[in-house]
Amino acid sequence: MKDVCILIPTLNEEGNIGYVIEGFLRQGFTNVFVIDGRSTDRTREIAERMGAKVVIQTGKGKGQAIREAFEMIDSDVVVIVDGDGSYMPEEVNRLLEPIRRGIADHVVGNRFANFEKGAFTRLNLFGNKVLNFFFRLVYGVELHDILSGYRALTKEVYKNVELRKPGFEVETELTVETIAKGFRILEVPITYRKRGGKTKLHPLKDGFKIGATIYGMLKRYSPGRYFYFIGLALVLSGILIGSYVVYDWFKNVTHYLLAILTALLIISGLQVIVFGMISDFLFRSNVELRKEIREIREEIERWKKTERGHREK
Ligand SMILES: Nc1nc2c(ncn2[C@@H]2O[C@H](COP(=O)(O)OP(=O)(O)O)[C@@H](O)[C@H]2O)c(=O)[nH]1
Ligand SMILES: [Mg+2]
Repeated sequence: MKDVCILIPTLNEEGNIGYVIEGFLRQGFTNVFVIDGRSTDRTREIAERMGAKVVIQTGKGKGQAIREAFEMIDSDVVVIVDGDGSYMPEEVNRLLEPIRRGIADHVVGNRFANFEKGAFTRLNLFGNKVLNFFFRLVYGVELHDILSGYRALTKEVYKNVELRKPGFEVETELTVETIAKGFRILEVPITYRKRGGKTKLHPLKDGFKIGATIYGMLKRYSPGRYFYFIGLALVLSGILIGSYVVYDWFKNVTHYLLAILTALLIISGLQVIVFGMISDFLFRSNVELRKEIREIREEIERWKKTERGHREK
């Protein structure tokens, strides 16, 4: 089996952390890394006593904690899991299986497959559905639980993703960075249970932040799309207002200001769309260029090696 590190971000999880670590130990996963956000309860003490490596994060937020932990870990595979007992350690092999078989670089546990009553609050369930729908709409990638806290990543992935946001946007960033960098992501069904203790997530505030992150990061995945949707929204609102102007014009009522607004919306919308085409073109040629450079670099490396071989003979 590959060398696996279990990464648990914690903030005041004394009631659950023991259960979570014990579950992984029982299955033979002894490399447990707890990154703590300065818990004021006994979380760190319990984790240390159970043999986990405990590090206090230097900054704030789950995102910052994970980014910091990624720098310190060096295992082949990292499994991220909440310290709140809502995910089952017994199911970890479902996440590892596709990586072992070499068919995925990043595996996400899909909580919608099987969730206990009360595991999601009503608002939480609704918010998750909306954000996942929004993600599929703008990215065109079929994923159903991008915000899951149970996932496995290969070293290639966790050493290459760029995480910039401090808080609960981290799952979105992990997902988008993975697909933007061309790694393979896969969802597997898991069980989601009611968490012990209170959540640190503020459903509305964090929900909006996550929504903004999903759209904002579209630039990294496909800059063209990022502009097309904005342009399309402008053109559509122009057409909507325009139809009203024309409809009233037939009844001999003229809306001058609305007519001007219509023209502005449609023209600026079209401009944004053209801008999207240009950035798509630039993005694509950039990707091509980088690929070519990488290939040339590899070629040079190979050449250097054979050259050295000749000299040694
Ligand atoms: N290190 C660290 N962990 C955090 C922080 N905020 C939340 N966590 C932990 O991250 C995990 C997910 O947070 P949780 O409150 O369960 O969010 P939810 O699963 O979306 O309800 C839990 O294990 C928390 O204890 C933080 O600021 N720093
Ligand atoms: Mg949780």
